[in-house]
Amino acid sequence: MSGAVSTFVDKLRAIVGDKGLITDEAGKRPYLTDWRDAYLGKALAVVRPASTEEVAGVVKLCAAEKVAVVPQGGNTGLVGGGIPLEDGREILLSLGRMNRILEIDEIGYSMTVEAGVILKTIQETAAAHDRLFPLSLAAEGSCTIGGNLSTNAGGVQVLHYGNTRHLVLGLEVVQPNGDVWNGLRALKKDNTGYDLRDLYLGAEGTLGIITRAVLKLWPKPKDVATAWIAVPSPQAAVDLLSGAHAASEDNVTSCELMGRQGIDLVLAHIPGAADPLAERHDWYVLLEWSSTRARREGAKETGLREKMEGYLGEAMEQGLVLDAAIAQNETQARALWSLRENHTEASKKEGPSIKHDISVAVSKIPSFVTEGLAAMRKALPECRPVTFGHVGDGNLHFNCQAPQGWDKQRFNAHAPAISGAIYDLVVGYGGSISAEHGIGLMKVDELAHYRSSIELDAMRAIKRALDPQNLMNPGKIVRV
Ligand code: FAD
Ligand code: 2HG
Ligand code: ZN
Repeated sequence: MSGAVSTFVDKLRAIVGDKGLITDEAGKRPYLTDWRDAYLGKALAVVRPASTEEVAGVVKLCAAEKVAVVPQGGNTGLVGGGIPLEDGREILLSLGRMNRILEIDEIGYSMTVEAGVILKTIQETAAAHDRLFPLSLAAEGSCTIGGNLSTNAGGVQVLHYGNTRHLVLGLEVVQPNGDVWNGLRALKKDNTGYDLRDLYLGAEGTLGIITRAVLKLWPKPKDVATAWIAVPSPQAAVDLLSGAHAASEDNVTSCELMGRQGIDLVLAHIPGAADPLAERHDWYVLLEWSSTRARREGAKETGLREKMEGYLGEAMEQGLVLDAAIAQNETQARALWSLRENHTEASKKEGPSIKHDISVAVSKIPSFVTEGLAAMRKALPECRPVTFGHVGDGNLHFNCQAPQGWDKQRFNAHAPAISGAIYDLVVGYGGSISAEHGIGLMKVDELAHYRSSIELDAMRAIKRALDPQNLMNPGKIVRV
């Protein structure tokens, strides 16, 4: 360690103490590589402050010494946003120790939390108060609310509750100069000029560090119906969803589409996974309805399960459904969900894959899938498309698994051709090249290519205005 670096590290230690500092290579390593092992960065130190004041102190020091800061929560991001660059001149600032639930307001349906609280803890705390925090995604056992807010995460209930942007009332953010902006307001209405809060949501740590948040809560559902449905095509899936909104009395809370290839990966790699239906099908929908009205056992029409059964029966007569299994209890519902939620894990175990987190209008999903699969096969005939995702939001993970036996290097040589073909098609559909995972490091060039100069200029102007020294997660989202 050079003299200048050791002095800087000593100053960090004076702010966060020994408990808040990791400087040895082995200790730093888990923070410097991402969930997919796609990126490996370097950092002067991993800093783990325990309070907003400590975050502010660290950022103030970094601003004075012109050291860049990479914030990190649970490190489950899929686009490399939380990984420092390879030059080793940044610090990694982990929010993991700031993990307290600060307040629950049952009457006001809100919860105030620190940024490092694990999403699952927030869900469980809300449930213990007969409330729901509806953000739900497969990484919920490890991702943090600060990361969710900073990526404006989506997940499996967006079609009913909205993405993370819609689940938050107020924020506290440490600015690039170390000042603390207290926007922790639990207000439903606040039209007092430009909305700073909205700027930080989805900013992936490039404008400041979120330290606390006031989250919105909902009433906890008392009746949930979950079905695993084989459908003949993506068109049938979209039609089934379209009718389900009214049939469920506007209670559709999840609608996920999956192709057979992904199911085969889950069955191959996830212990205990089992196909709920007797025969193989090409496409599946996981449909969930939730209501705050409790089931009335014994009455003629007892609840959502019966209503869903009726709807699926009619849909079967119309040819929209080939076969279906409705969960009879929570354990069965969990088993159906685990088939869906283990797609990412199973794909990682299978080997290299190229991810395309795209969105188009829901009604355009069927033709996009047809054209997208053709484009992928044209770019690499041996590729193995794995299509799944949040069809209710028009958001598919239109991924491409490497041909069997191919290593990362061989497969990645084809990535520009495959991704270029998919993104060109998406943009032709008026869609998005990143629906929910963000831009991070992975899609900086794509964003620069596909967004208009008006949008890019505005993004750069905002970045320069709020972070004039370019010290907040530089190189992510846009280059300035
Ligand atoms: P990190 O990965 O640590 O960071 C993500 C970004 O936010 C980085 O740019 C980082 O610098 C920044 N950041 C983190 N904390 C802060 C903070 N306090 N202040 C400022 N910036 C900060 N995403 C979805 O949207 N929907 C899904 O359905 C989904 N499913 C997933 C399933 C699996 C199995 C995995 C591995 C990932 C999935 N993701 C999904 C991606 C990921 O979980 C989300 O992006 C999540 O919101 C990241 O949270 P995190 O705490 O892990 O953030
Ligand atoms: C999901 O919906 C995540 O499960 C991960 O967004 C998607 O692995 C992926 O591509
Ligand atoms: Zn997703």
